Amino acid sequence: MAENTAADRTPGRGNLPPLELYVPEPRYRPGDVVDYSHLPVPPAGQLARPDENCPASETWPMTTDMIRVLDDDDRAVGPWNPGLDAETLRRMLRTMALTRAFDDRMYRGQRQGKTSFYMKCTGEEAISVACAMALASDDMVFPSYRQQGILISRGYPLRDMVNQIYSNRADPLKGRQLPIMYSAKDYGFFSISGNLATQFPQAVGWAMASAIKGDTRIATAFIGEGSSAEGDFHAAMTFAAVYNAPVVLHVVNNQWAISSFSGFAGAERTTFAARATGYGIAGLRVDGNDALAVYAAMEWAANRARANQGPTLIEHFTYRAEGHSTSDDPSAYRSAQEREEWPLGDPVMRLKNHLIAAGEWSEEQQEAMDRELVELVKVATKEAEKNGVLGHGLHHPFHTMFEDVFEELPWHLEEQAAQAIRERETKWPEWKGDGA
Ligand SMILES: Cc1ncc(C[n+]2csc(CCOP(=O)(O)OP(=O)(O)O)c2C)c(N)n1
Ligand SMILES: [Mg+2]
Repeated sequence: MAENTAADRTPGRGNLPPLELYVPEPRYRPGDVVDYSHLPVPPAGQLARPDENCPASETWPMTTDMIRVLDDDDRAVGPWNPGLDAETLRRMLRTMALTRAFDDRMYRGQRQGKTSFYMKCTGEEAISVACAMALASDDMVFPSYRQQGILISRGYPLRDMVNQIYSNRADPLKGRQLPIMYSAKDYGFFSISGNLATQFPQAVGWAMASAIKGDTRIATAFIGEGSSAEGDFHAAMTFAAVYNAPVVLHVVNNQWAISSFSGFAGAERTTFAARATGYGIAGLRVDGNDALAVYAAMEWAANRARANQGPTLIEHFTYRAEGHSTSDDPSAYRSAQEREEWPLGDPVMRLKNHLIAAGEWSEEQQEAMDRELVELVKVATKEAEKNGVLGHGLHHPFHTMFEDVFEELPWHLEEQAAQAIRERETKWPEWKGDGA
């Protein structure tokens, strides 16, 4: 049988080489020894901090380098040090640790069958928590599914997060969203969408509307690096640039998009932050495991947007320490050593060590806090469980499926609802009707 070579497929023209494509391949697969020495990790404190009102072009060096504040001796150094007091830093640490404790319990809850699905943000806690703390509480957030730390920072009740995850009778979203796809209007937290990257143009549109109304609130959005390959990313960047929208757009580059590595979104060609330059907007690239650097970048960009100096694209360079979701098994496609070898460390540990080095915290305090947080999450979970867990029938009344779209239920939906209820009664004679 003839080989299907490039020469077979395309008749050669003269002595031109046959054209070929490049297909990215991650460096490490399961079992491979991981060596990250090729990754440039610049020392903390070296990058200049340009004026918040500078021309966007002046941020070019910040898009290819990396803003870092916490150094190897756990000190906060350089012009990007946000100079936060110890009380604020302890609150930041506590919220990050709480986010992790919440993730751990919900992950176990999924394994126990209490919910069908969960997604952790392990290793990325600094990004959501430090950004939330640098924003005003009424700034509008358009998150992806990995920013639960923002809801937690803003004081959304943990119990209601669990109610949503369990799709139970107290689920504020009435079982209509996938577990973890929260929506909290009162907390400035836009509904999480399964359709990746849609939140980017939505955030830009919200920011434009805020400006049109003469409001003072800005918008911010988060997507993963994989999602930045969607067309929505580019539409959002264009609108943000053209109208100088008061928006801060974040790309969380955690190296993986389920089992596809960042190379498939363009990471081998340039940094994600560098894309800002092509649109003429400001860009910053940040050590995403350094809570102080994240806070400083968010604060810089928020001040810039608030002063009508336009949008900023921020890339958070980080690592997705766990599987994509409870439906994923990363040992099938990446080396387990990646997590251990990740050169930017763990964000919770780094902030903890910084506070200890500053004489403002101790290992004993950390252990006591961790125990307290486990208890806090447990209490919230137990309370939510009274409203039901997956498969226990304690969900919103069946009929609510047909409600909330029309002010009055039209006759054809009423008919469908009646038919659906009849079918349930036939299939499950023991069924007690709505809400049972
Ligand atoms: C438009 C669209 N395409 C594909 C998917 C399936 N999908 C869900 S999550 C995901 C990976 C996203 O990776 P990334 O953007 O890097 O975010 P991360 O999960 O790493 O935070 C994919 C492909 C989807 N939900 N929507
Ligand atoms: Mg990713």
